[in-house]
Amino acid sequence: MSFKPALVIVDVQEDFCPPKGALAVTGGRDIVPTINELLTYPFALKIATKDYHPHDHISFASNHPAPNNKPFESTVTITNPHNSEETQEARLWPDHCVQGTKGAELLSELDVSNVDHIIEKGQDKRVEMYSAFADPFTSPCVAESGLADMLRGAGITDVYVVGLAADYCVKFTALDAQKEGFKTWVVGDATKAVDPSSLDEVQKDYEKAGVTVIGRDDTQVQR
Ligand code: VGL
Ligand code: ZN
Repeated sequence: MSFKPALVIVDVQEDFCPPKGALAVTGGRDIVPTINELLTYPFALKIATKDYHPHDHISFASNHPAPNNKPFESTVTITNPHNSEETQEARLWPDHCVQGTKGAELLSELDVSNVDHIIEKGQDKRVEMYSAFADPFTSPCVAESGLADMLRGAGITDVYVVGLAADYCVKFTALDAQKEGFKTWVVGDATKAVDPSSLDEVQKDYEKAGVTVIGRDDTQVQR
């Protein structure tokens, strides 16, 4: 059995972290030392992703009329621009990770010198895209990042997912990685959640899909 692991670091960006992030996740910065350690391991491919939205992105509460535009609370119905039959309910957020702003930058303490590729996602203003692979529409999907082809092209067998946020972009990236045919592992202590009380549900989604949550010392990648 071959084993060729990749590390995918999801959205470790200023806007998802204290002290000033627009959508700060409690403890967001604290996972960086663990991720920097993992970055010294011999993963065959090390990829960092960035949530990278235009200012008029559909997920920003500020782009919707009151009263149904409360960040963290309100939802909108998003229609597939290529197929009006396909819709999705999506949560509204404060403006975050706007292209070219400080909030969109990767944390400066993240060792990007050990990262092979940076993938930007969420640039299409018409759709929400938590997954680093593609938006959630299927008939057809609207935006693809090229991540699946990059992993397949490198002969990757296993994908290890870390980063922010555990209950949004990490979750959907891990579920898509498994769906794309990679054995997928989430390093739980290298993630933090927007809503930690949702993690039991996330765990159930992982079990159903075949994604495995492990600790930082259990990657099976030789240090
Ligand atoms: C994310 C909410 C909105 C994430 C991105 O990276 O988990 N969450 N956009
Ligand atoms: Zn976003």
